[in-house]
Amino acid sequence: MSIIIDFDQLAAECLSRCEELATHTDTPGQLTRLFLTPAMLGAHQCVSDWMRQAGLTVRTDGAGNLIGSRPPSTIHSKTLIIGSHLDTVPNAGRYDGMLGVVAAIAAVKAIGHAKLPFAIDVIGFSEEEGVRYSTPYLGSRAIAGTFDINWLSTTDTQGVFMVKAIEDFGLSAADLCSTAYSPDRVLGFVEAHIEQGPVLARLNLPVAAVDAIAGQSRLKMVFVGQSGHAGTTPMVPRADALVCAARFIVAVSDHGRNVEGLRATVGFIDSRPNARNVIPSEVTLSLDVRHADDRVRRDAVGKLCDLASGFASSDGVAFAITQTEDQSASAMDPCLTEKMQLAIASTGLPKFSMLSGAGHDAVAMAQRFPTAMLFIRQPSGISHHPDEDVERADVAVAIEVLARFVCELAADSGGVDDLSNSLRSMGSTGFQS
Ligand code: HGY
Ligand code: MN
Ligand code: MN
Repeated sequence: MSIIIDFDQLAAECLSRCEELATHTDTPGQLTRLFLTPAMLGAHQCVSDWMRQAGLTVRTDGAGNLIGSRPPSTIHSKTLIIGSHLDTVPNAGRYDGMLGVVAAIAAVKAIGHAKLPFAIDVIGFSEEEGVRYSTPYLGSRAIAGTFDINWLSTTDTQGVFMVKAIEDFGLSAADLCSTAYSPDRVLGFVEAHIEQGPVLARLNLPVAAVDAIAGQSRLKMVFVGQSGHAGTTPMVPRADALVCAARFIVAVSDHGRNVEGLRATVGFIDSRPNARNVIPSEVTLSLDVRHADDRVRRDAVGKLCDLASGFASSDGVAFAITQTEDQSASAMDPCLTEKMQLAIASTGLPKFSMLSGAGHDAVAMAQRFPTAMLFIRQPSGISHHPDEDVERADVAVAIEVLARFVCELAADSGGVDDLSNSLRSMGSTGFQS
């Protein structure tokens, strides 16, 4: 019995769902949805409905992950996890994270009632960006069993403890001890995500597999000088924390341009007292350094810290560094990635795989489970910005590739059935010929 699957219609539904999710924001007029805020509750209500319509049973775990479960056809089988994150950066685009969640639901719909030798859990992770509590991957780390309970006592910029945020969302932090999936119960994790860069647009490819995710260092740097009256304090000597920080920021950009493949960014700055007629006394910066090779990344971090220290001592400014993240580069699972490549090739597209400069929940999941990613082209290559974009036709291809990926896995476990045969017989457009 062949199945007619309209991937284009599923893609249209995904895009309208991303539009609807974008209305759930903490900041009117822009899309900002942080960890366990009221906006996230609104997003959960939408996604829960969509999960149920796709035949999934829905629950929320102690870390605020939204989980839709499709039961296996045989007991004692493993679970394939498909998902991405539902939180955003401030003033975000509408596809970073969310598209991976709605595309996972669409792939489950495409699979329909086909009997699979494994269960599928679709997960909308609660916090990937690390905005509210400065720690990324909270949701996926809870699933991977690497959540640090000490994080519960961290506070956000409003002084709200994480444990309180969890309770205010109607959850119990005590449930965090039962959020982790046991590795021997997990077949693997796969995440579909917009590329967030220009590569696929340049190559004119709708989708690609991911080989590895660049390693990432995150640091907090504080420069402490001497405030004073802007009008009466001579220019020399001044211990101006903001001038010192500014010299460092330019040095970060120069170093990033001089090291092949390095990304070095100062994204956050806080200057005190931040008054027009007062010499800045204290400046706090974030430093984000990334590279495919951990040695190159760590070497760059060392050099940049030495530069900061040099600027501080020559300017008479005190200086402190806190490293908040040293995430090694994460290789994707070769077997699952080959399956992803086969799924891409079975649609008639060329196989292609690439490095991800952006971090994803796949980083946390790859620490524990075989993990693969599917990138979706962005014509503009712009992300973490309202102009983030994606093409409906490419989303249709991505949903088809996810469904075919599931079939490749099912075929491995002897679960070839009408879906696999039907998908294998389909043309490259994803429609029944
Ligand atoms: O920062 C990142 O790379 C991701 O968007 N969290
Ligand atoms: Mn992001
Ligand atoms: Mn993301």
